[in-house]
Amino acid sequence: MKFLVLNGPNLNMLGIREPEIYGAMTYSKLEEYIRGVARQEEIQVEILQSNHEGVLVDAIQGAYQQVDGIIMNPAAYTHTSVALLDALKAVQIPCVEVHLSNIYEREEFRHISYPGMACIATVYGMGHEGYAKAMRILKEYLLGEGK
Ligand code: CA2
Repeated sequence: MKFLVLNGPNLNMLGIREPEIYGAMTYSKLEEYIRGVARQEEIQVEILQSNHEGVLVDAIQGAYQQVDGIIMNPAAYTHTSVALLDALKAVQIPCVEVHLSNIYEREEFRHISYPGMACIATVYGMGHEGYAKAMRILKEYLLGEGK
């Protein structure tokens, strides 16, 4: 089973500012954590962080027929990007959306997720552990689909 993990803009700044919202873990530690969980779960994982919407769209398109599932934290593009929504719909790869913070307890503009409309589940408010939960949800879903 192979997953693509996508992280959106500014997540490379994790651990540097706003630890009270996003936690103290740096981005490189987050990647290490994701790789560790993937190893335990026997999932092959490719991880990409980008500050550019088009790069994320290209990565979703490039995943077509290459991966079994996508885990995505679209960061600020969550609340703006119909392009990411359309890309997920185009490739039809099961996706789980992750947010470190509880977006529903924050500003109203964070309550809408466009890419989330094409996801099988959204995990939020669990910090970095949300990525582990997302991977397990996606794995269970795919096993149920006979993958
Ligand atoms: O809670 C999440 O994971 C978010 O996707 C994070 C995004 C935010 O725009 C979403 O509403 C919720 C922001 C990521 C920016 O990360 C930073 C990390 C450190 C310092 C500043 C920003």
